[in-house]
Amino acid sequence: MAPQIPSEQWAQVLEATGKPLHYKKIPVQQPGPDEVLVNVKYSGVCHTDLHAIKGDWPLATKLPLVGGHEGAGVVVARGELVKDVEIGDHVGIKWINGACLSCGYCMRGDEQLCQSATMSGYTVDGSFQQYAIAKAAIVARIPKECDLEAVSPILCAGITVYRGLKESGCKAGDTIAIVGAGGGLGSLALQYAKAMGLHTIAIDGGADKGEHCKKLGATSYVDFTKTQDIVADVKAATIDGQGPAAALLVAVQEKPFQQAAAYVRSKGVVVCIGLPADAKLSNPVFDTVIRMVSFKGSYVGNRADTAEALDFFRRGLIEVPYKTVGLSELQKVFDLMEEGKIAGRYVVDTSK
Ligand code: 8ID
Ligand code: ZN
Repeated sequence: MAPQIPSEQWAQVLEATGKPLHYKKIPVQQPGPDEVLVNVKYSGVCHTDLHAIKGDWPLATKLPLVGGHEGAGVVVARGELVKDVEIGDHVGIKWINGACLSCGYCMRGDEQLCQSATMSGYTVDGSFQQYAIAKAAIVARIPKECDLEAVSPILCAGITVYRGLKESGCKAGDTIAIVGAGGGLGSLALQYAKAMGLHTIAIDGGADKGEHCKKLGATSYVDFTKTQDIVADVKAATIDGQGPAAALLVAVQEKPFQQAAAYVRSKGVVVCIGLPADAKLSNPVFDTVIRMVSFKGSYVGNRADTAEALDFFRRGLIEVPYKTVGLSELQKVFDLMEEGKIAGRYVVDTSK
């Protein structure tokens, strides 16, 4: 029997950049020929959603906008061209909502770099609503045994840090600094890193975040609000005192991006993932050259990264530390996020 699809649904709508969200009823849209309509059950709340609301980045959002890009739910309708996603399948609305799949980037599995890629909760409406649309070829396939609430943060935070760890080039036995380790991306990075056989130096602020990181398997913790010399403390946390093989930057401040090159070991890799507003990177050319330091940007992940990141979760290797509130309470989550008070992730339940 075909699922009942209402004509209206609850959503959190941003009418203008920098203004408060409106929790209200809006129409349910119909999927296009190559799209699916997903009854979103839960959605993680990513710091990117807060950047979108504040207009932090040099890229405009659509307006009005329904944000959200960690939506886990059930397919309730599909366009006539969709053959490989069934009604009732569990899928994820992730950051990349659609891509052409035929350009030079898509052909090489870099659909994040496709010039016509669309972004959920940014250039198209996302998962802070009960019914969301995405291209069938791009939605994440969520195995049926995965709990939709717990798995939702994997759809951006998990995929992104998993790919970022691969970009770091670290191998089993290496140490990596996770900067912003207590937040949404950082909490998952600690666990993917551990599952890949890496030692982690968690860097964040405050004793509570320290406890949180240790519980998630961090090898050591450096409190950036307390340390007198972050470079010395990070280096001291490595086996030979030479510093970690890489730093994965998921913080939302410029300063740690400026610091990381100084504590990675020679031949170290600085992987930039966090996107603080107006931040710049700089490092002395001399030091970069004679210590052979690399800088990299890492942007979400492709479909293979998505399937792999979900499979780590399915196999029980990743514990997602989350708290759930109703979709109607989304503004409160952003207030806590702005104050840096969230350890792990908040998830919204779209039925409340
Ligand atoms: O594909 C991408 N590159 C991608 C994907 C998803 C998210 C990038 N992001 C970006 C987001 O847009 C955001 O800029 O990654 C950043 C982190 O997202 P998040 O994990 O969702 O944010 P959070 O939960 O607020 O965590 C940030 C953590 O950083 C810590 C905070 O205490 C918090 O725990 N932090 C800050 I702010 N300054 C720090 C510092 N100087 C710091 N930790 C260490 N040192
Ligand atoms: Zn995100």
